[in-house]
Formats: sequence, structure tokens, C-alpha cells
Amino acid sequence: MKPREKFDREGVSEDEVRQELQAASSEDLHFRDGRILYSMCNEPSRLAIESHMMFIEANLGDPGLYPGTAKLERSVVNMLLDLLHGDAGMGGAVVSGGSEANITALWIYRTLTKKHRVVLPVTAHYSFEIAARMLGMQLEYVRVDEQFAMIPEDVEAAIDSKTAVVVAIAGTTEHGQIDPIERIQRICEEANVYLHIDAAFGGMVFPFLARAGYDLRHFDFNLTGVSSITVDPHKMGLATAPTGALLMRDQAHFDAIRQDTFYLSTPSLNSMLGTRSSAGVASAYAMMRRYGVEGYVRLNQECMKKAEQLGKQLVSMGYRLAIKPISPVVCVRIDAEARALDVQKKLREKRWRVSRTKHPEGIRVVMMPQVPEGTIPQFTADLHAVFPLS
Ligand code: 0PR
Repeated sequence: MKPREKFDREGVSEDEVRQELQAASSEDLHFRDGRILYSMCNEPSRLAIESHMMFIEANLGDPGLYPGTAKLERSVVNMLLDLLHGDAGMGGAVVSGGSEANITALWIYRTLTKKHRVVLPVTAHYSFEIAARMLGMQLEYVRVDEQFAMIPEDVEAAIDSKTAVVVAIAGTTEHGQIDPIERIQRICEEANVYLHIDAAFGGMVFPFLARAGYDLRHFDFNLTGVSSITVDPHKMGLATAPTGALLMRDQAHFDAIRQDTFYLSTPSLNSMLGTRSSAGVASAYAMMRRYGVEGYVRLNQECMKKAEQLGKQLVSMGYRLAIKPISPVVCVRIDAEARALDVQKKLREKRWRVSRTKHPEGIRVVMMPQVPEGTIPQFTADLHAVFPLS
């Protein structure tokens, strides 16, 4: 399909519009085809889509018109706070995703502290780069250890009188690793510095895996030094996109970004965006109510089983993993960037979509719920064909 060049004077029939949309969609990849192996998003279920559609016109940017939707938002925030050992007295907002949540968190800490330095690991998601560029903040990257987790001593050394916030990650984009947050939060408490946790991916993975008996590092509000958490229902939470959340230990911290909106149904707002999709809020609510904690435990156990199977198979074939998977993210080391690019390209020719990692060089897949059962033997055979070990 060629992109249209003009906005025609007259409209066309609904059928013509449908055909054009169909043509565009047929060029897209779809989760149902089972070839997207690196996405952290999910294939929405019928209930997620239904609830999304039911709230398609609501706008949380003007919550006075949509009190029912606003209650759903508070319910989603409260359920997430409960999951992450917070309480209903804490604050939170549903936002468009992990990027907006991370940018908003840094905006809040920049405003509260009037400081501009951010201490974070080299494995941090690129949304922190965006935040720093938008907010005039300076990123102080600290090293990670051989397991790609932050080194607490380096965090301690990097904090100074200009530090606005320390960022640590529960579920890194590249490896699904958890930083040693228990130790980092102690350092932050002693230094009297805010600590933001990016659990965009891990927030709806690790609490459930922990309940299933996995021995994992702690990262949530149970740790008193944790000031805020990003968590995305549109990843393992099974909500439709765009749906992320920013949870704040101190609800009043949202006041730092409060904006007067005198002509709307509420006098002020405390989010980055004006018009805000409410459809994701509804689908997050629907999926969390439908699954319950135990439903997510089973879902995450299944994904983890697939990741462990894949990891075992790769190791038995002689490949080296970056880390033993602790979440459904699996990374295969490849010695050089050019080689990793080549493997990625050749896998693409075999219709697989995987992404690359930088720390260390490699390729990465994520065993999300929509990845079909039969993927592991097919994928590993194709990987072996394009990346044979000498
Ligand atoms: N924090 C972490 C740890 C993340 O992994 C991500 C995104 C974000 C923040 C930002 O979240 P949003 O993308 O919701 O703003 N992680 C995935 C990634 O960058 C997102 C993704 C999903 C990318 C599907 C591509 C894709 O096809 O890999």
C-alpha cells in the first residue's frame, strides 16, 4: 500500500476505507503469526478489547466528566499498590506507558529537589535519556556487574549534593535482571536521596513469580527507601496499549507538577498530557479483575517455563546466555556487534523478529504469553542455521 499524498475533497465509502485499512494491516506483523519474539507487549484478549472499546470516548484529561472512569483509574492504581506492598494512602496515576511514567518521575524529582543529576545503570531504558534531554538533567551512568546488575558501591560513589534521584531497575529491558535494590535503597536513605524503580516490565512479573516460589530480589514499597515505581499493565499485565502507571509513596509529590486547568471540569491536573486515553485504564481493570493474583501467577509461570526451556536448549547446543533467565527474557551472547547485526538480519530472512543487546553484544527474545508452544524447536534450529558454533 502506498501512503496517500492528498486529503481528497470528497470522502469515500465505508467499504473503501475498510479495504484500505485491511491492506495496511496486512503489511503489519501480528502477534498471532508467532514470529515477533522480542516484544514486551501482549496480544489483547477479547475481554481486553471489549473493555477498551467501551471506554473509547472517555478522556481522563477532564475527569469531572468521567467520574466512573476516574474510579477505574483509582482502582487500577490501588490494585497495583496492593501488589507492590504499598497502601491505598499512596499516590499513583495511569499514564501512556513506561516512558511517560519514567519522564514524569524525573520531572517530579527535578521540581522537588531543584537538582539535576540522575544516577542510573547503563542498562536503563532510553526513556531516561529522553527525560534528561527534556528536563535539562544530567545522567550519571554507573557500571553493572557480570550479571548486568547495578553495583551498589558505584551508586554510593556516584551520589553527590547535586543528585536529584537514583534510578534502579526491576526487569531490565535487555536481560530482565533486577538491580540489588535492597542495598541501593539503604544507600539512598542514608544519603537522603529519592529512589525511583523502573519496573515497567518486572512490576507485573516478579511479584507473581515470587508467589510461585522463585527466589528473587525485592524491589517494591516493602523497602522503605523506594520512593516511586513505574509499572506497565500493557506489558505482562495483559492490558491494551497505551497503559502504564506511576506509583508514588508520597501522594503529595504529584503536587510538584500540578497544572492549573481552570476551564475544565476539574481545576487542575497533575499529568504530562492533556487528553488521556481511558480505554487502557478500562482494559487494565478488566484483566486484573478477571485474572486475579493467582491467574497472573499461572500466566507468569507458563512464560517462565518457556524461557527456561529455551535457555536450556540453547545452552545444550553450546550457546552462551548473558544470564540464566530470571524473567521471561532470554539473551544469547554474540561476540561482536557486526555479528549480532548479521544474525538478527538472517533470522529476519527466516521471518523471526528478535532484538539486539549491547551489554553484552547479543540477541534477545522475550517469552510473552502469545509466543506459541512450538516456537522453541523451530527457532533454535533456525538460529543454529544462521549462527552455527565453530
Ligand atoms: N522501562 C523498561 C524497563 C522497558 O523495558 C520499557 C520498554 C520502558 C521503560 C518504556 O515503556 P513504554 O515503551 O511503554 O513507554 N520496553 C520495551 C522495549 O523498549 C517496549 C517495547 C515493546 C518495544 C514492544 C518494542 C516493542 O515492539 O523493548
